[in-house]
Order: sequence, then C-alpha cells, then structure tokens
Amino acid sequence: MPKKPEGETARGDGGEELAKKYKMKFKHDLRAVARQFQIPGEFLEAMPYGSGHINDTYCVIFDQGGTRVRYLFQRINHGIFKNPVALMENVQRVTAHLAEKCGGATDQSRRSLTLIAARDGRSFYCDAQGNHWRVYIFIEKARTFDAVESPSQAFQAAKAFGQFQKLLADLPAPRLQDTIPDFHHTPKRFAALEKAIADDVSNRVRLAQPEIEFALRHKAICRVLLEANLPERVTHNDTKFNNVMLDDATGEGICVIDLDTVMPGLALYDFGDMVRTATSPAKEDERELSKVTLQFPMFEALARGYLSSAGEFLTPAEKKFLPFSGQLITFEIGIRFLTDFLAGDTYFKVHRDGHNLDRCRTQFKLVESIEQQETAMNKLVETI
Ligand code: ADP
Ligand code: GN1
Ligand code: MG
Repeated sequence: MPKKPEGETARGDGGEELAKKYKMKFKHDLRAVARQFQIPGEFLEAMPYGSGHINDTYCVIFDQGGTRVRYLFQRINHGIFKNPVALMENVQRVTAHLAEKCGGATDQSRRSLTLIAARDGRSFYCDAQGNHWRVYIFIEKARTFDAVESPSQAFQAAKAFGQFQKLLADLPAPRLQDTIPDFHHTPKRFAALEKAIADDVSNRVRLAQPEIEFALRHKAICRVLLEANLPERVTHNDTKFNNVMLDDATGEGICVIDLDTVMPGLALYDFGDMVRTATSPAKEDERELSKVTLQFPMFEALARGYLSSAGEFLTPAEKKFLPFSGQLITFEIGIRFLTDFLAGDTYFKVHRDGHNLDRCRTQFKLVESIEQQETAMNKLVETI
C-alpha cells in the first residue's frame, strides 16, 4: 500500500477522497466479502478507513434504491485475537444489551454499534483464508478524533465511556470471555519488556537506552492497582479518544466503538486510557515532544464527564485512584510500544521507521507531565 502523507489518515469523510487520491490497494476482496452479509442493494465501492492499530477496517458503499449507504467492514486481527469466535460472542452480547438499554431512543442505531448478520445468520463470516469478518451499521454525522481539541470534547468522551460502563453493569451472566488474557496486567507487560530487552532480537536495545532506563525506574508503579483490592467490572479496556464517536451537530459522545476488548477489568483502566489519550494536544506519535503535556483543563473535563455518569457506582477507592490511573495506563501503553519496537514491530501497525519508539517517547513524556501535576489532580478529584 502506498504510504499516506504524514498527518493524514483515511478517516472521517475526508478518508474516502484520500483513499482514491493515493490509489490505496487492498489486501482483501471486499466485494466478495460483502456478498456474504445480509445487505440489500448493489455493492459500489470500498476503501480503507480509520487509524486503528489492530484490525483492518473498510468503509463499503452500497447503492440502495439510488441512495449511497455506507457500512463499516472489519477483518479481525486473529494474530492478536486468538479466538475470534469467542470475541464475536462477546460483541454480540454487549451490542444486544446496549441496544435493549437504549431501545427507547429514536436514534438508537447511532447510540450503540449494530451488527449486520452474515448470510448464514451468524454475527461474522469466516473466509477461505481463515479471516473473520464483521459488518456494522455506519454511524453517520459523527466522527472520531486522533487528538483532543477542547475540554468539551474531553467531557463528552468521558461521559460516554462512563455511561458505557454503567449500562453494562447488569449484563446477564455468564462472565464475558477474556479476548486477550491479562490485557491490563501491568506487571506481566513489564515482564514482557524485560524479556524483549534480554532477547534483543532486532538489535534495537542500543537505540532505546533512555527509554529503557525510564521504564526500569518506574517498575514499582506496576502493581499499585492490582494490590488496591478494587472491584471487577465489565469495562471497555481500550478507551482511547478515537474509540468514541462525537456527534457532528451537538458534539455529544454519541457512540462507543471498538468493542474487541470489552471484558472483565477495572474501571480505572478505562479512565486511565482517557487521561492518556485526551489530555495532551499532541497525537500519540508526535515527534516534537515539547508538544506533549497534560493540559489541566482537559483532565478536569475528563474527571467531571466521567463522574457525571460513573460517579454513582464508583467506590471511594476507585475515585481516589483516578489521577494515578492516568499515570499507570500511560506508562503501560508506553512499555507496550517499547516492547514492540524492541521485538521488531510485530504487534502494532507501523507506518515509518521507529514509529513504535516515537509512540513510546510521547507516552513517557506524558507520564512525566502527569507526575508533575498529580498533587493538583488529586486535589481536584476530591472536590468533585
Ligand atoms: P481498531 O480496533 O483498529 O482501532 P476501530 O473499531 O476503532 O478499529 O475502527 C477504526 C476507525 O473506524 C474508528 O476510529 C472510527 O473512526 C471508524 N469506525 C469504527 N466503527 C465505526 C462505525 N460503526 N461507524 C463509523 N465509523 C466507524
Ligand atoms: C490499540 O485498536 P486500537 O488502535 O484502538 C491497542 C490498545 C492500545 C492502543 C494504543 C487490542 O488500540 O490496547 O492502547 O492501540 N489495542 C489492542 O494506541 O491491543
Ligand atoms: Mg480503535
């Protein structure tokens, strides 16, 4: 696939134009995949979509009686999600539960993801190569952002993720399956980093000395939440800012997306990932590190937004650790990027040399910024 110019992504309405402009070639035959789903009308075109690091996402357009209707197609990355069938069982249960809860709303299909059934009635289609595909209704008149632009956006995103946790609190048994075991087990993430340093398979340890030293100095924070005796809940586990769609007209956090990691977890993992991705004005892979900083008004908006929907069920201990969770999750994702850099870029999609190291650097810079402001962050949360 030709490289996209930096800073541009095939996402949002601009994505379609970009895809055409750079004549992106697809790895997959979307027309053939589309035939396997219960979608009326005629297939028109497909284009790569979004800036996620894991799955292959496409926007596919159908002609339905003269109207162009978009659908969101995804190939599940089965190198990462080892059991796509179990994953889709989770997604089906979660989307059905959310739909039932929002059933009264006239715009319900914009407020939670809706799966389109495959021809055989299942929630996914498995092709001859073993790829698992799913299709969602495309959420129109809303978009995601790779970096936060205002406190109001931060408030809306956090409120939506808090509401998501609240709606799933009474998800009927059984327990959701762990789509990636120990996903947020920070000590195990740290152990994986130590192994990558010891193995040094790509001879890159020499390129990341300051980052490795930073990680080693912070090892002690890894266990804090695991030892705090916090309740297990149904959580999203990947609440980065571009995993919530904001309504174009009102700015409301209208729909939480990217449900692959919805499973049992700590509420704080979700809040921490919001702090990681919605307080700094810089993108996750920004190379100019002076731009990476926790902006206090964004943190305040996140805390107020999250507590406006999740405040009623959080325990005092959970509330107390809200600021720390930002530091921990930012550190955790930082060590995951560093581990992947050292391992030769096998996990996250990369688009340039050193991409994972750049991402690690922004995370560690943000950890420092959080550390500097943690006293003020704690004081603020006590007053909400
Ligand atoms: P990944 O797991 O790779 O991050 P996502 O599920 O987050 O994949 O999807 C990638 C991007 O596609 C999102 O950031 C969002 O912009 C867009 N997207 C995902 N689902 C929908 C949807 N149902 N309607 C419209 N856009 C969507
Ligand atoms: C991945 O799928 P996406 O791009 O929303 C990753 C998250 C990381 C994030 C870092 C399944 O999220 O855990 O925090 O990248 N998802 C998975 O940007 O590993
Ligand atoms: Mg995503």
